[in-house]
Parts: sequence; structure tokens; C-alpha cells
Amino acid sequence: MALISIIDGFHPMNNAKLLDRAAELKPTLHHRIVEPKGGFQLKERYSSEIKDIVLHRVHHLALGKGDNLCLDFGTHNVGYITLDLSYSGSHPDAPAYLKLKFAETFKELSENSDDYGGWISTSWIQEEFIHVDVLPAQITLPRRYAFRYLKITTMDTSQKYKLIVKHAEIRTETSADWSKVNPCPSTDPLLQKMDEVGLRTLANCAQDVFEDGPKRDQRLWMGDLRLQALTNYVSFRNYDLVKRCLYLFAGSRFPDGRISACLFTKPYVEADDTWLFEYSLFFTVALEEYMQQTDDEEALNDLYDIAMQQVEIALRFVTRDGRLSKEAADAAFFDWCEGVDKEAAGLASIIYTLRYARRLARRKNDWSQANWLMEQLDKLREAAKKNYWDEEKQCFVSNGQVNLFTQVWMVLADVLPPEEAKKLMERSDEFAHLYPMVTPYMHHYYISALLRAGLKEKALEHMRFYWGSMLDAGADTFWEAWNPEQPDASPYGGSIINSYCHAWSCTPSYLIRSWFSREKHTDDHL
Ligand code: RAM
Repeated sequence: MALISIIDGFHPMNNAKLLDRAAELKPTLHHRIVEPKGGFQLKERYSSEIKDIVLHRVHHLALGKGDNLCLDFGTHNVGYITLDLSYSGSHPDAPAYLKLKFAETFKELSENSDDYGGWISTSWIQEEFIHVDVLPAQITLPRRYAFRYLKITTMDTSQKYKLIVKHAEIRTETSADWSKVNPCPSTDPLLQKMDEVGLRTLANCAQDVFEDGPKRDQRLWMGDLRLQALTNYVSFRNYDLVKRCLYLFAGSRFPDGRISACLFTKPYVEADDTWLFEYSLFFTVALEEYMQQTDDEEALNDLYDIAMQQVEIALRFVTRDGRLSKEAADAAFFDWCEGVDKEAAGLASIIYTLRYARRLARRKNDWSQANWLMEQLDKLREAAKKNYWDEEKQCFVSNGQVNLFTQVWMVLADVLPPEEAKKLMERSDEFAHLYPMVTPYMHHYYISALLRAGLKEKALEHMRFYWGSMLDAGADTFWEAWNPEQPDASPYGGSIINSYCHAWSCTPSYLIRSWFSREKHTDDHL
């Protein structure tokens, strides 16, 4: 399922006041110098077999034509690379021609970009060919990379000299301030590890805005932002960065007021011409959650109308008999799983958002709006039950299709009374097989639904299993897509393009810090 939206002549509606405020909230970036922790060579250029070498010898390793050297920086980093290059042998009589390949995971080192034939641009693959005319040289590449490993392949030197990599370092970059983070409240080693990796994921995505992934797409997506914000509130607590992102979304929208699915910030702020149904609604949800944290009156005053507008626009896609229109269902995302019918889940995402919208209206003392939202909520819950609940199957059915996505979102929308929601979610495994979840984004909402249904043990078990299997597979930061049963699967036609530090995957830290280490919960961001 390719997600490519091109709207001819699209011009977003920009609001200078909101964008100026967003600009004032630009974060400070923090830097650190990181050096390699080890090095090795791949037996062949694209093999996954390695020849070990001792680190101090890396600096003396003479690389001739076709040789490679892989530097391991110990964990996932985001930043700028500097290399000190020298030579052995005679004075270089020809440029050194190098291929640099930056890899977030070990597996990427042995993947060949020529083999990728999917629908995403290959320009995201982090590799460069460079010529170094004069040696010795210190080179700093202008581009920011996300990586743990750097493979340097000498495409050519000459018969008279060999290349030596004397030193390498990364100047890392993030707007996350680690000094703000409290220690992990759990004493369980697995949860501690998961928390650490979740926070690293969030920190490496927290740049000038909350990016979805520092490798790809390096931009602000609404669905990712909502989950990043939740995790940020219990860790780095950079409230201004959340505020900045909300103002950016509000400041550049579709001409009819819809919040875009994602936006560009360079060279200027511009909403992308992509609309995802539940992503627009998550603007309202994220604003309400931000308000719970900050009581920020300025943000409420500036963004309230836009938050309400998202709900009002979404309601226009509900048919008279209380179903979601095909246009809206087709624009819903939920996961990269192919073939999922999203009509019922899409309707549930409106019901879910109405709960947050109503809280916002009450906070704003907008009582007539709050009452109107309550009426919509009651009406849609009833319609959802009538149109999608199957008495015989005892689950929700969307256009004849039973899938887990529908059950999860109906539970999150409180369409069933608590006891029935619990019974439904106890059977969740029954619904998961035909249309398996492939993104941590959906796995997060699955866990949320289990928690909302009161199944805390099952929720914890699932988090341990799913994110734990990513750890077992070597994750230093959590990944964009992952199906433990098909480790090589990619929604993009090749795992080389996958992002292995992905915003929407950071939520174990949120779950551990808010749900799995405390007895009582005062809020419900589910
Ligand atoms: C991808 C990114 C992003 C996500 C969208 C729907 O391009 O992974 O995180 O929000 O899809």
C-alpha cells in the first residue's frame, strides 16, 4: 500500500502569527562527541560475515582497492561525521575514491541499495561516494546521518598507496536534555532496557521538531507527534517543543482548515498535501494532552478553534445512518498492514477524539460546544454499536471483515461497557491473524486498548513480547516497522529503506513510566 498523495496546485493556508510563535519556540540543540567503540571488516563487500580486527589496529589498517572498514560507534547516534584520513606507501598519485555507508543496524551494512525496488525514494539510503584529492585530510560531511555503523569502502586508491583512517568522530545533535530525565521507576531489567532504548529513540528523533525518524523522513508527522509528546511528558519534558510542533501544524494547513498529515519546515514551513483521517484528529487529542500538562492559556486560546474544526470536519464524513464515508475510510492510516477495512475503526477514531474535544471545550468554558460534543458522542456510540457490532460473532465487523484494528479502536472509543470491552479484548488473539499489525504505532494502540479494558497483565505481556523481540533482534533504538514472524518485512518494498529509530516506537518508555510501574493512574491518555 503506497502512500503517495499529490494534489495539483496545492497551496497550504498559512497563518503568519502562529508560524511566528512556532519560530520563537525553536529549541536549543545539544551536542556531544562520540568516537568508535570498535571496528571490523566484512569478508565481502555485501556479506554479513565479519573479520574481527582489534580497535587500535583500525588506525593502522591500510585499505587498498575494494577493502572495507566498518566502524562501530557503540549505539545509535544522530549527527555529523568527521574523518581524519591519511595514507601508507608512496605519495598519493591519485584521489582516494570512497564509498561511505551509514547504517542504523548491522543488517543494513550488508544490504545493497541497487537491489531496492520499492516505492520510496532511494535517496533516503544513507550512502555517499566521495573523492579525496589530497591526503592527509580531515573531512566533515555536510549532511546529518542517523547511524551506529559506518562502512568505509575504498573503491580505489592507486598501486602506489593505501588509505588509513586515523580517526573518526560524530558530533551528535538532539534537542533532548538528558539531565531532565528521572531514573526508570521499574526494577525489572527488561523494562529498564526497554525504557533506555525508548528514550534514546525519542531523543534521537527530537531535533528542531519532533521528527518521525532521523534517517527517514526527518519530518513532523501528526500521528508520531502525539506519541512522542506523551513519552516526552514523562521524560525530557520539553513542553515548548510540543507546543512548537502544534503551532506548526496549526500554522500551515489544508486550504479548508484540515490539519495535514505531516509538514516540512525547510526551507520554509509548508504543510504536505497528504491528509490522513485520524492524524488530523490527533491534533485535537494532542492539544488536550498538552493542556493537561501545562495549563497553557495562550496555546488554548490560539489553537482551540482549530482543534474543534478538526472534529467538525471529521463529522462531515459520517453518513446519515452513522457510518464513515468511503473517502474518509480510505484516508485513515492505522497501520501498514495491507487490505484492512478501516471504516469502523475510522468512525471509532472520531468517537475517541470527541472525548478529548469535550474536555477541551470544558476547559475553555465553552459549554454549548461541550454539550454539542456530548450529543455527538452519544449518537455516534449508538450508531457504531448498531452498524458494526455482530451479535453472533460477538465482535465488531467492518464491511464484512473482522480485524483487530476495529476492535482496538472501538474499545478505545468506549463503545462497549467496561465488562464487555474486557471480554472482547480477552479474545484479541482470535482477531489478529488475518491482518497482523506491523507497526509499533498500532501495537501501542493495541496495548492502550488492553489497558482501557482493564487487562494490565496482558498489556504488559504484549509490550514485553513485541518490543522485547526488537531488543532480541539487536535494537539500539526502536524501529518503524517490525513483525517478529517476518523479520525482513518492510511496508516499503525492501527493509534497506526502513527507519530503525522511529518516533512512534518510543512508547514503552511512556507505558513503563505511566502504567507499568505505578498502581494508580490519574489520567488516561489511551
Ligand atoms: C511514514 C512514516 C511516518 C508515518 C507515516 C504514516 O512515512 O513512517 O512515521 O507517520 O508513514
